[in-house]
Amino acid sequence: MSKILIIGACGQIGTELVLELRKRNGSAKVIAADVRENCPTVLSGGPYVKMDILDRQAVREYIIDNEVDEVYLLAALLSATAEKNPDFAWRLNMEGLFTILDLAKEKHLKKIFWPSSIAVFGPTTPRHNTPQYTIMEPSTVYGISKQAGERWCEYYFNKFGVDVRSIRYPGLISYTSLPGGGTTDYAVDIFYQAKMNKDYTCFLRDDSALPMMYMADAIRATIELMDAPAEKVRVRSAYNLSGCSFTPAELTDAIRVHRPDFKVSYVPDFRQQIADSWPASIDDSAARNDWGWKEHFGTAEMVDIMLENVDPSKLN
Ligand code: NAD
Ligand code: AKB
Repeated sequence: MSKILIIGACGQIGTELVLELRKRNGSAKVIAADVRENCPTVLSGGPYVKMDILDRQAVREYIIDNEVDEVYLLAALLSATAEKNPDFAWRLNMEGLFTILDLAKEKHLKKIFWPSSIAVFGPTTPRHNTPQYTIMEPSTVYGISKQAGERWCEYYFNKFGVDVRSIRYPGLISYTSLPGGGTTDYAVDIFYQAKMNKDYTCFLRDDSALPMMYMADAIRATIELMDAPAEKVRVRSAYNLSGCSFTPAELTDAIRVHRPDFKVSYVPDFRQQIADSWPASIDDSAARNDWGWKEHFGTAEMVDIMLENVDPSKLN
């Protein structure tokens, strides 16, 4: 039986990716793994294993002994958290990737998904409609780790034929699981405050445009890329992917359509500098042309769904 392992399964992306992969492949085939001791209730319908991606030997043994074919490696520190602990962020974001790439090089794995980010771009990158191939001088440890990871993915594909696939996700917006320490987290936090009829203090300036995407689109893109025939996956670093793009002020206006009294104030912190170094919007024509990507959710649809579904009791 072919088995899929998701490492970092309890996070914002992992939770929804596990649920969708289980729906498509059956629960028994999709193993959720995370360094967290306990499996969140939402993932209790299938196998869960406590796994530290930094324990190379244990990860190797698990994957080989259990005849896992496919790995989605999601464990990482995100941009804001990584800036507070750069040494550990570099270690976590890079070492795990080598463990998985090496297993595929040795033919223990058939296919790998490893996510990159818009953080691979930097202050010298063209900010609007950022091309697939352009100047990339990231200024955060997170961005540097993602850029290096992309280079290594492409290298393992070219040298060893490793079937590794990747997307430069924009900021992802979802309600099933809370975000894990990124610069784009404001675009999730804001909905919890709006739903509780509270004012929100945004940690970015009102005019900071960033590329964003509703989670259902991101999960569908990930699975479509993984399902694409190998010859269609022409980019083996990571694909640009676009959903929508907005500023905190524009998001506030979209929320006010439903909650006219909602108030937001702006108190930028260290994350503003990170946001200023990232694109405002993304050209994803390579993904559209190569494997037929198309987003389904714009800002207005995403706002409707988020206001309907966020559950403030999760904040406790
Ligand atoms: P997250 O922080 O919500 O989840 C990461 C998960 O990894 C957590 O459940 C954590 O417990 C787990 N983890 C941490 N250290 C681990 C270890 N040593 N071993 C095993 N598990 C460990 O992150 P996310 O938002 O779900 O992001 C997943 C991946 O997608 C990351 O690589 C991130 O860089 C990338 N990404 C996310 C976004 C986004 O907006 N969420 C955007 C771009 C890229
Ligand atoms: C972050 O803000 O760090 C992430 C990302 C865009 O990679 N959401």
